[in-house]
Amino acid sequence: MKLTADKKLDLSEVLEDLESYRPRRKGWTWRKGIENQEIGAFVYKDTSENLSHCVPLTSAHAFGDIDPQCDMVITTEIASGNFEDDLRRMRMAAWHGADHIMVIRTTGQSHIDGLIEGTPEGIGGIPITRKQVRATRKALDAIEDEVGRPINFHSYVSGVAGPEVAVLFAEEGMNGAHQDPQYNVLYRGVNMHRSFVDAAEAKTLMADAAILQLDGAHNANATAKEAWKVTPELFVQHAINTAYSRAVGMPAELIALSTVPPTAPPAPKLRLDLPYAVALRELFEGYKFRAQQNTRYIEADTHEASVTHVLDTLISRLTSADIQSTITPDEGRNIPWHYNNVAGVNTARQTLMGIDGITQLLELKQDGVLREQARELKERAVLFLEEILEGGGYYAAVAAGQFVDQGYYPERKGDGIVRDPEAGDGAGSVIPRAADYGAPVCGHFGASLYHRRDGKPCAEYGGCTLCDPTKIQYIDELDAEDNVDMRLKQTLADERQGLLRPEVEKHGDGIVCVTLFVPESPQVAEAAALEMARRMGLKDPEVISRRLMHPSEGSVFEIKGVLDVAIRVADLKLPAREAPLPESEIEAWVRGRDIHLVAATVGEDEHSVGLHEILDIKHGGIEKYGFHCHVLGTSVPVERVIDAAQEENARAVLISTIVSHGNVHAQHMRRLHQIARQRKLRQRLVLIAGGTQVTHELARRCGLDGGFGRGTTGQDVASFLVHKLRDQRID
Ligand code: Z97
Repeated sequence: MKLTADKKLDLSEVLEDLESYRPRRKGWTWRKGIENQEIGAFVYKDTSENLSHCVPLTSAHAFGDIDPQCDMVITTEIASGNFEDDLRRMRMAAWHGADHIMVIRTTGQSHIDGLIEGTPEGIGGIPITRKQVRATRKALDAIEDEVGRPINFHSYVSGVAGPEVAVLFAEEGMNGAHQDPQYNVLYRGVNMHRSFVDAAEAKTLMADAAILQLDGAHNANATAKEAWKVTPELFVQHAINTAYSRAVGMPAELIALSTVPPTAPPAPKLRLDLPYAVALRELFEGYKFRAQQNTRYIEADTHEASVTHVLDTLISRLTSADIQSTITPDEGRNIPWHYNNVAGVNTARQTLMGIDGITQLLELKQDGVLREQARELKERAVLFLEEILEGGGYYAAVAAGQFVDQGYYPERKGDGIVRDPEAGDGAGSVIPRAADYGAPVCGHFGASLYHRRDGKPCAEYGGCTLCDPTKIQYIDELDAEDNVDMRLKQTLADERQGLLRPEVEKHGDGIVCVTLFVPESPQVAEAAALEMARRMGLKDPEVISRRLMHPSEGSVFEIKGVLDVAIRVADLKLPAREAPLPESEIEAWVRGRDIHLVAATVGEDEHSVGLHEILDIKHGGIEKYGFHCHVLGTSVPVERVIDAAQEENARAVLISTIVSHGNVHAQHMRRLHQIARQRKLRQRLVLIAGGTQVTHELARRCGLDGGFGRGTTGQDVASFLVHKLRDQRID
């Protein structure tokens, strides 16, 4: 399967012959760091190999569209409910620099005691099944070939089917997974004995398949009301899972601690979060660190979430995290908007490039408050562990509500999560192994008759599914209605008819998001905003973000709703886009013809960068083809521009007009045309306007020959001039 930039991902190609698909590698891949890498005009300190295909950050246009890639792995979480929609998002995220794709599981999958098959639709995530995992890995193979960098695929080994899921992941080449028995106990109500027994099995399988493990400690600060107060406990949770993993045989390089800076605005973030991050790195030296963005306090304000994310990423860099996780910056509204996934990835990408080399400029202080606080946190954690040991161990501590208590240990609020060691999902299901227990399979934990033999435990049976994948039972769909083929019918029907609908979560869901400011008190304004959305034709409008500007002056609302509009692509009238003339042809025509041009920023407008980009030889502007440019400067009256055109016997006038309040840019354009006409120069002069709000159509409506907006190059303008001047036939 091969992807090309001009084609959508072909889902039928992904689904074809899945039963014989095999992953092409096992295990996790890190980026390869390159010191002092020259990219464009810069030398970078903390980057890795460039991508072969990417969407650079927007302002990279001004820097030759370079897209330096940081040396940390960047994660995005995908959770649309349908895996086929996830695949397109993964491709978009990869083009923006994500190389770790975490797929969230459907609600309740942890309570199912076995594997799910087929590709049913999920809620808040997708059912993880063999078909889904295979199809995703196959699509990711093609995506990683397209962007030129390996992509790590990741999901969760939790719940009562943890070991079964781990086998599936080992068989299907999953690269990373969360695995932490404490997560099952605290957040999924799974029985403690069962969770820890299952964890030994799951971790063995993961270690065998070189799957990177993330733990679940971060869930405590996502759950606690005052997240920074549970930091001592976080160390304890990391320690329990790490020690257990090592005891099972997992190597240190496959163990990643999952950490989230616990505070959000207006807390004094760095003062609290940095000592915690430093203490964590010191206590767990030799392990990997996955730093996640804080979403605990996010209230759907994407701007605020992004700033928090920037500060979190700064902490990641200062404390050498290995993976920077990004979540949709609007996780507070719990809606998986794919373009916000990309926004999260871009926040990390931009921040990490902005602070490139920061550790060569700044050093964390070795004394003073940072170290004192870090030490204090460690001491609190050690006391916490000692109390667990004194109280009878982990099970007793959970039963006593010692975990996720809001007190800053040793202070206790008495509001921790309490679980009964003998209760929960799968209680009473652990059966001791008999003395003659045997399982002829690899990646299996603990005593088994077959482990005593030489070579592989599965040898006598001709190989287990991990060694001989042909033995894997591939089950396609089980549900005649709830499956990808049925869902694709609608997608393919739309495609066949050439129909386009807006979408956010799933194919053609019609969902759009509008932003309105309503100048009233919050309650009235919100009711009005919803009514306005209805009158715009949005079905089921719902406020997803409200931001107060002033109690009586007004609020801003973001509303989502369904726009039931399908556009027939064939009916669209696309503005013709002509390729510019080749540079050699432009130059051959211009040089020797002594063509003079007058240029200026007009009106009360001091912007000149754009104009110089178009004109100046040093920016690759039109001077280089041999045009003689007379630049009058900024804030020049339109009359004065025409005066100069007369004085210089110019053949063209280029005005730049950036300010557009009150449509002043359009007024300048009209005036230029009128004055040229009054002075009988209109036939001779090619009139061109440029500016961020200028379009060719607008300029034409205002009487000019052409208009150029964002993204224009000198070559575009020069090509246009040559066409026009040739047509005038005044040589
Ligand atoms: C993250 N934003 O990146 P289920 N095991 C552990 C977990 O932390 C989680 C699961 C299993 C988050 C992802 C929260 N974490 C979401 C240690 C979930 C998922 O499929 O809901 O049973 O488990 O960590």
